[in-house]
Amino acid sequence: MQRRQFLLATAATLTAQTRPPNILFCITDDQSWLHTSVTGSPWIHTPNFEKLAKNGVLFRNAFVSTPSCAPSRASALAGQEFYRFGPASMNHTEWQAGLSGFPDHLALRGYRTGSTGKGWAPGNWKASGRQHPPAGPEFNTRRLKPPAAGLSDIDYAANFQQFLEHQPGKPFCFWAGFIEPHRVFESGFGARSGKRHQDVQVPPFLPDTPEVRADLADYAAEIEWADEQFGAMMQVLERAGELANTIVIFTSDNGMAFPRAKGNLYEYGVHVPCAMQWPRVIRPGQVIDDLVSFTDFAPTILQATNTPVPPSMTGRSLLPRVTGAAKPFRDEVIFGIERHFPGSRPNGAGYPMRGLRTSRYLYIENLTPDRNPAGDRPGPVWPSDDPTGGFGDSDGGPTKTVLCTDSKYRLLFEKAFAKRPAVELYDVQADPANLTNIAAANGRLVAELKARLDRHRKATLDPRATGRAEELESVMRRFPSIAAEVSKQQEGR
Ligand SMILES: [Ca+2]
Repeated sequence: MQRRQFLLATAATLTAQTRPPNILFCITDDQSWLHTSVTGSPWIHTPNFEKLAKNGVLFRNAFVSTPSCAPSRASALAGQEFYRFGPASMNHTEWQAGLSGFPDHLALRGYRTGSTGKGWAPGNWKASGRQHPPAGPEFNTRRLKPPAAGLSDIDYAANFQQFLEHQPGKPFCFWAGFIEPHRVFESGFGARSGKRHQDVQVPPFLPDTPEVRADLADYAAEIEWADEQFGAMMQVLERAGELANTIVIFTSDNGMAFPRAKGNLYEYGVHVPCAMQWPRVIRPGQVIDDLVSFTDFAPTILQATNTPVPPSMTGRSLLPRVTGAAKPFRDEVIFGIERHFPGSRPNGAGYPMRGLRTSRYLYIENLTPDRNPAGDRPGPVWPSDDPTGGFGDSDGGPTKTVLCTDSKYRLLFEKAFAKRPAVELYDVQADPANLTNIAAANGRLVAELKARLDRHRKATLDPRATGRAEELESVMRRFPSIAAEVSKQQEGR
C-alpha cells in the first residue's frame, strides 16, 4: 500500500509540473537486443537509437512477453501477459472484444491518437467490434521508393508529419510500427549497403557460412534502414517543438527471424533493444540493467499522463525507476508462447512454452515436449520460396535453408528443430547463446525457478496454470491455419 501511495504521489508531481506529455512509441519487427551499435554490435550502425539511449535511458535487459508479432504487440498495448488475451494470445486470429490498449485509454483522456506502419498484426481487429485499429487510426498514405525490395514503402516520417498537422494543439499518442527487419530480405542488400561479410558476427547457434553471413548482413541493413526512418521521425518531432515533452520509446516486438531465435524463448528470441527518453523529466545518460517486461510500457505511459492504470494491467510503471526514486525495479521477468505460425502442426496445434529470466539464469518449460518445437516436417513454410518444406514456426530464408540442407550442421539443425526436454536451464552469463542445458545438474535451482514461474503464472491467471487451458486450445482449433483466418475475414467477421 505504501508503494502504491508513493507511485500515485510521483505521478501527481510529474504531471503537476508540466502539461501532459506526448507519446511516440516506436517498434521494429524482429530485432534481437544486441543488434544495435550501443548494445553489442559495432558492425550494425544505429546512430538514432544510440542518440535516444544517450538522451534518456538504455534498458539493457528488456524482454517481450511472447516472441511472436501480434500477441507481443498486444502485451505492449494492454500492459498484460500475452496469455490473458484469449484469441489475441496468438498470431493470425482476432483482437479480444473489450480489450483496451494505452492509445484507447489516452483517446478517452482527449489525446489524438494515430499509427503508421505495422500496428497490432497479423490478425483481425474488426471482428472485436472496434472502430479503429488498437494501435490508433492509421496514417499510411504517404509513400516513398525504398532502396531494396525487402523494405516497406511507407514513409513513416511523412505520415507522422501528416498526423501532427491533424488536430494540432492537443497532446498526442503515435505508434510507429517499422516493418523492418522482418523477412523477406532482398538478397545482397547488406553488401550493397556496405556491410562486409568479414565484419558480421554469427551467433554460435547458426552455421558460419558465406550464405549465413550474407543473410545476417541483409538483416543488419534492414535494421539500419529502420534506424534512419526513426531518425527522420525524431527530426519531425523536433521541428514541431515537441521533443522536450514527448516520451519516446523504441523497442522491437521479438528477436531476429532466424532459426532458434524468433518464436523461441531463448535470448535471441525474447531479449530486445529498448530505450526511452523524456527530456523534460528523465535524466539523460542512464543505463539500467534491471529486468524490464513488455507489460511495463502501458502502465508507464498511463502513469506519466496521469491516467488511471486499470487493475487488469499486470505490468509495472518504469517511471519511479527512471526518475531515480525506486530500485531495484524487478528481479525476474516471465514470457511464453502458444503458437507462432498457424498450420505448422495438424489441427492448428501449437507448442506452448513458458519461461522465466533472472539476471543470471534462463529457465524454460516446454509444456508439450512430445511435439516438434518449430513445427512438423514436411509442412508449410513461410515465405513460400523456402525449399525445405516444414518447421513453419521458423521463418524461411537462406540461413534456414543451410541448416536444413547441409548435413555438416546436423547438431545445430537439431538445436533448432529437434524435440526438446521438458525443462531447460541456461546460465546466460556463461552461455549467452543458450546452447548448454544445465537443468539436470541443478535440481535445486530448477525447483526454485519453477516455483517462481508458477507463482507468477497463477497470480496473473495464465489459463494453463489455472485449469483453463481449453480457452487457448479452442482458439487454435478455430483458427487452424492462415487460410482459416482469411476466410473468416472475407465472411465479414
Ligand atoms: Ca515480429
